[in-house]
Amino acid sequence: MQKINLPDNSFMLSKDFLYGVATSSFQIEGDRKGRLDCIWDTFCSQPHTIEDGTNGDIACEHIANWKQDIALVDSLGVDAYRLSISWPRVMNADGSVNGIGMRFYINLVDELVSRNMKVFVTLYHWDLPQYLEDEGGWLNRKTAYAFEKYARIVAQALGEKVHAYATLNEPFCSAYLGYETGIHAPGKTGVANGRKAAHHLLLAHGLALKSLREICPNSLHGIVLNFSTCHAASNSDADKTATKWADEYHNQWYLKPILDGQYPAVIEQLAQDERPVVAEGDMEIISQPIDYLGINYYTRTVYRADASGWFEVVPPTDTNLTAMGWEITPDAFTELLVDLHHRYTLPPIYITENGAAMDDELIDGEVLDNDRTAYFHSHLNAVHDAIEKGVDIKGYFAWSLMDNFEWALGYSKRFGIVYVDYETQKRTIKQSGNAYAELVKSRINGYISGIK
Ligand code: GCO
Repeated sequence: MQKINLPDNSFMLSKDFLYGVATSSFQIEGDRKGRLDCIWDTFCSQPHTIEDGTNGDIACEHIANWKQDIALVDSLGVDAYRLSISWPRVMNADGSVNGIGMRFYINLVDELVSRNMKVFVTLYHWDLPQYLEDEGGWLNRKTAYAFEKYARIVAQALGEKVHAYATLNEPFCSAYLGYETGIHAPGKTGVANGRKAAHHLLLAHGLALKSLREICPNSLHGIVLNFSTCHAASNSDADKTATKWADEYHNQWYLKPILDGQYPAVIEQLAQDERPVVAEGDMEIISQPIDYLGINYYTRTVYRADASGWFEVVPPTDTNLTAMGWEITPDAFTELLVDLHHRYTLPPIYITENGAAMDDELIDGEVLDNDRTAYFHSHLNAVHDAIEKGVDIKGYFAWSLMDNFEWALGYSKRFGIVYVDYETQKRTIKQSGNAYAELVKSRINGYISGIK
């Protein structure tokens, strides 16, 4: 049976390194009747948007099963649980609070705290209320201010029982996939839309951050960004330049404004009317200090120059792929972390998502997903290597606690370390879940640099 092993002297084998599991509201909650519609409800109802034609109406029925789900999280021995709040579950369209929805999260947080787990709350994991999309969604600057108001209300309700707040999860996906390529909700397209949405998302982050800090000065406040390292298909200057643009366009576009207060140079490559309108003071709001950076990493991407010199993706030819068709590239994970560390003055880092979809089979009550365990093994060792190279990484969250709604791919892809039978809602810990729990439980107290 595949195990997850780390070098004997690893800091990650001490209890000073935090381990958790992560989920998000729309992907697991279900109970659509208990909330307002969000952009994903609308998107799912349109033809050919979701590969298996499903939606989030039922998902993992987490709203009904939350107590047993939290007991399950606890049984893994992890230190922390990362969840997201559904904006349309806690707020009504007139700006008032949905008391039942908010009560759900208060109870959830209380339960986690009573079990001694640290709570990491993400305020926005893509489920924008539809009534805001009807006003333009992230293309409308006002949405950033609506987000600030919502963040304030959540912070007042959950307070400092939350160990760490994240304003946004992966604004790249919200902006680029949602408003530029249209493969995610709300399905809008065009460079100008994508860049505008990204700017408003970053503004929303900055505005909310300020309020969160005011209301919960003792919690940590940050943002979760996803990165895919960019590799040139060849050594040609054209491919190398295109790859640099890709990195700036997809990765640094979200981090550089926050840490350096400016967009990367690739912005100059865009036509004037494709660039976001940056109002005076926006970059100051966006670049306030964060307490931590959440990093989500899954795979690398290879690029080449197209006929115009702009970048295009080269699909993997490798056979070492996950069920998503993503290359398994742990070395690129270390490379990413070390590269960011050299480029920026980083705050402490939490790996807020990492994991793999595999073709799981439940046989005789077991899922023997050695492939996923091997993925965790290699990627946790990649984190170890980055720490050894001087990167300040404080914790790691496996994506995901359980199989769930994988966005445009519906329920066809399973990322969980717990298997979900969608007919019965029965949860079964996969072999990878047991291996993860074993690693987490094997840690010892107290780590003095290098000596266990
Ligand atoms: C993301 C999201 C998750 C996904 C996961 C697998 O990173 O896209 O945060 O919601 O399910 O990443 O694609």
